[in-house]
Order: sequence, then structure tokens, then C-alpha cells
Amino acid sequence: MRTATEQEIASGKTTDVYFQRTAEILTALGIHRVVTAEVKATSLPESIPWAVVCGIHDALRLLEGRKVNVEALPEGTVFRPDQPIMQITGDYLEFCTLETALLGYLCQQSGVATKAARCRKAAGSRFLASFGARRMHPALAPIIDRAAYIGGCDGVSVVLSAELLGIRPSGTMPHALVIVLGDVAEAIKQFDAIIDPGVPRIALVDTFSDEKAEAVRAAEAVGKKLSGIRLDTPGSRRGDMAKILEEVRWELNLRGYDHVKIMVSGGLDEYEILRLNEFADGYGVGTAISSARTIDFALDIVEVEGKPIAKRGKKSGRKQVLRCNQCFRSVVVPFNYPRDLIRCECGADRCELLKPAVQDGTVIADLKTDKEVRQFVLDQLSRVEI
Ligand code: PCP
Repeated sequence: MRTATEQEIASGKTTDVYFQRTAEILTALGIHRVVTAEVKATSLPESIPWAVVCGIHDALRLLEGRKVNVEALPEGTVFRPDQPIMQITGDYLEFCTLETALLGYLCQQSGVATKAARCRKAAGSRFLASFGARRMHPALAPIIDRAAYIGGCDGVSVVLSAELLGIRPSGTMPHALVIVLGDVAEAIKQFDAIIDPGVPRIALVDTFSDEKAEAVRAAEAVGKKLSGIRLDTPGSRRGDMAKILEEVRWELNLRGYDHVKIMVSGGLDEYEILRLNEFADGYGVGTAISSARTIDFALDIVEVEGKPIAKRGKKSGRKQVLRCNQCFRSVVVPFNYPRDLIRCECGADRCELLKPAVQDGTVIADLKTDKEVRQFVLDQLSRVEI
């Protein structure tokens, strides 16, 4: 399969060739300059106000063994445009051919984690599953699902992804099961008879007829054992989806099926979730998360031999990002900032977001588990707007 191995990536083979040529020239000239390069995004997709950084662990492992020092945001940190998320100091030749891979690790995963976090914020405490692996190359499924989970998804649909995350895979039933068995009542009856009792009984109720009718039929087929229904209504029938959900809720409750949860999938994003929250109990989001717009980070030299220098459009000099523990506002300051800036205008203390992560090529960052990173994201989401 045409995927690069970790060794090929770490050796710089997945570099854009112009970095290889740059290294060739500097090596031939014997030019060794200690630089500081910063990684940041000057803007975010759709001008969203914040993003979640994901891929830091991969980036740090990539730099392991190179004679560099790195400050970085901890995985899962919420950041804003124009805030450095990583700074690398060392001989430029130590990491020149790693820029492409480093940015690749960060751009895609941060995009997925950010979109998942926005859907998480929109869905509140409702169940949120990522199930868009089918849109991307299968070799990437566990990477994309980890980013979706870290961003705040409660579940992922891919078996291997869930195994690597140490959680149970999330899923209901495809239209194929309903079609092959003939109708939703038979499908949920056989699902209940055959599938592990620990798996929630959720019937897909939009295959052949109106969602109301199929929801009632599924409930009548297995009664109290039905834990939910999923509406995946095709675009040609959607109309006012909130209205459809309202009707389904009414019909189920009228017949004593108040316990049956309503799941929704198909074409969802954070904006559609906000529109459906009144009647939906959970969501399956596919394409919007798995194919999320990348966060377009760039790596730029901002110091050479300790002297500030940068290309046009970039502020020179090594930096720090301070965030208030109280009001959560953040500010970019010079690395050796005046110490009184550690106090926010609101009077509370600020904390330094960029932490020492690699020292002389050794990773010193405390690489949290996926569950711990996800909780860190959730804790921060309570402090930001959607
Ligand atoms: C799939 C799934 C969601 C779609 C694709 C993925 O639908 O049920 O509706 O969600 P997205 O639009 O957010 O990417 P189908 O393939 O029509 O149905 P099935 O569930 O049978 O796979």
C-alpha cells in the first residue's frame, strides 16, 4: 500500500523536494545557523474563532533525536489565530527536511479535532459519534478517529479505531440490513436476537416508508428493548428535519415509547446539530468531521543566531502565549516578556501555554493518554463560544 512508513517519514523522505535542495546547498557551503522557527496558523477555516491542536505527539516524536529544543502547546490545547503552537530552536539543518511531515501531522489532525470539538459544543451532552471513515483512505481511519475522539466525540464507528482508543465501537444498522431482511421490524428483531446484549438496540427508520411509521413499527417489534431509532433521511425527502423529528417523538411518546432515543445522521455539521437539538438525543457525523478543513499551519523562521528576523507578514522573534486562568483571554508576548504581563487585566493570573517539550532531542513533554487529552479539550470547551 502506498503509505509512508514511520521510518521513511522520520528520515525526511516525505519532504517537499525544495527542502532537500536547501539542505544540499547549506551542507555544501558548510552553513550551520541556529534558528528559531515557529508553527502557527494566521487564520482558521470559515473564520472560526478558535481551534484544537492535535498531532503534537506525532510532531514531537518526529523531532526526537534531532539536536533541537522545542516549546509546544500540550495536545488538545485550544488556540486562536496567529498564536504559535510550537517553536523549534536548533541548527536549521537538523529539521529542514522535516517541515513537510511536521505540518502534515498537525494540519489534518487539528482540523478533524476542531470540527469534532465544534460539533461537541453544538451537541451539548447529547451522544456524538464520528463515522466518516468511509470518506478517507482506510490507512488513516485510526488517526482520524483519534482526532475526532480527542475533539470530543463520544464514540467512533471503526472497529480498529475504537480498539486503539480503548472504547467500544459505535454503530447502529445500515440500510442494507433492512433491505435484505425486508423491513425494519424484522431487522431490529433479528438484531436483538443475534447481537451481543450489551449493544444498544437502535433501529434505522427511514429505509422504505415514513420515519413515523417505521419508528412505531420498530418499537412495537421489540418494545422496551428498543433503546433508540436512527433517522438518516435522504436529502430528497428531508424537508424540515426538525419537524420530522418532532412528529416521530410525538408518535413514540403517545404510544408509551418515551424511553426510545432519537439519533440523527446524514449531512450533519455543528450548524445542523444546533437546529435539531430540541428533538434529537444523539448524532452520527461523518464527512464534516473526517474530511474537515485542515488548519493551515505554517512553519517560519523568526530568529537566526538569536537575532529576530522574519519574512513579511510574520512577526519576528521567539514568543510565548499567555492565557488567563479566569477570563480565558490569551495574548502573544515576546518569549522574555515583562513579568508583570503574567497578571491579566481582569486581575487573575495568566499561564504560559507554550511548554518545554523537547530538550536536546529528548522528548520531555508529558504525553497524556487519549482519554486525558479528550477531557482536557472538554474542560476548555466550556470556556469558549461556538
Ligand atoms: C451513510 C450514513 C450517513 C452518511 C453515509 C455518512 O449513509 O448512514 O448518513 O454521514 P455524513 O453525511 O455525515 O458523511 P448511507 O450510506 O446512505 O447509509 P448506511 O447507513 O446504510 O451506510
